[in-house]
Amino acid sequence: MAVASRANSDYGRFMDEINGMSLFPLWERVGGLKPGTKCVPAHWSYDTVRPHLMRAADLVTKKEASRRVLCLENPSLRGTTFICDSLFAGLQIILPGEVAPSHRHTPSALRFIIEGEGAYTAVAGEKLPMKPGDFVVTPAWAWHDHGNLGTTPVVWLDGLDTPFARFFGAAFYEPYPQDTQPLDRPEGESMAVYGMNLIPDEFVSDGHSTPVLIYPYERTRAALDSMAKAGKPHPAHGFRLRYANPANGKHPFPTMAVSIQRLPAGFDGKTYRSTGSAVFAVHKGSGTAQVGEETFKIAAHDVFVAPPWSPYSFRADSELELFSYSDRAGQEALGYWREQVE
Ligand code: 1HN
Repeated sequence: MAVASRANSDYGRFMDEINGMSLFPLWERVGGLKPGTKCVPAHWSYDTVRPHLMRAADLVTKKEASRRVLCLENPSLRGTTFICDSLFAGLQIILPGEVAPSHRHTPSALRFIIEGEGAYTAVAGEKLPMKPGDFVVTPAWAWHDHGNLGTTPVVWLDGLDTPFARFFGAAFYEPYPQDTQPLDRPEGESMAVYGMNLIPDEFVSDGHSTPVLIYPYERTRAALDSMAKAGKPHPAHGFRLRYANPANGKHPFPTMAVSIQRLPAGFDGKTYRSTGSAVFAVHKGSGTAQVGEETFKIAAHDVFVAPPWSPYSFRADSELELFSYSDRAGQEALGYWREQVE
């Protein structure tokens, strides 16, 4: 029998005394070390969320909101703004003519463009026009502002590693003195200079974030097309590509790994799990995601989250493309990463 607190015993008096001294006996701990967190599988249908984004755009000015974002909060993490223990996810809407003022923060951020054209993000002095399916990088502590020069609302998914910065007590934020930062690098530079399998000889990576600030969908699609032509889909992941930091072949962020996968129509994938928490955004197509005990019918622009060590699998009704980001980069750096295919 485990040692239990016994009233009027030496052990009971010992427990009472140490309790008042900020001491706790490890042998009394319940649970111990096991994979997983209280994060639960969750799914947000775009059809359901979109009208509320539009309402937010009506009700709240950009001036009031600075970033007009609806946070996708895990049902088990209400009040945190987080979609899982290690990641933030939110849907941001920006209307024609609006500017989201420049600022910077220690958390790294990514954007995955959901709908609308004509918006840009300016990152570290470079203006990055964005189209649906593009993945845009905002490295830690880089100045960034957004604008919509088009004629329709633009919506994107914001993915951040804010929980990491919070965990370490290193969450800094600074507004830029003006609404927009000076654009002192030519448009398209990061792609033209770093995204062509050539790196300037004198370039020294900071070892953290990719120098390529945008991964346009046009190129992603071409790469997926080539991959799908060349071989067989992975039994769980289909045709899956990882967005790479060309400076080291690793991940675009120190914390987050980012991927895109294509599941051909009729694909019925094996079950997979990893220690990573992963956020998925459906770029196109429809099907089913089985995540833990939950079965989600998924369609274009939906977002869902797979908790750590929770088994998941996909079925594609039509050709399905899933963008995703996870805390894999951080876990690999720390030696925690594990994965299993069924
Ligand atoms: C942020 O700076 C943006 O710049 C979006 O668009 C979402 C969520 C948490 C903290 C900072 C943005 C954010 C954010």
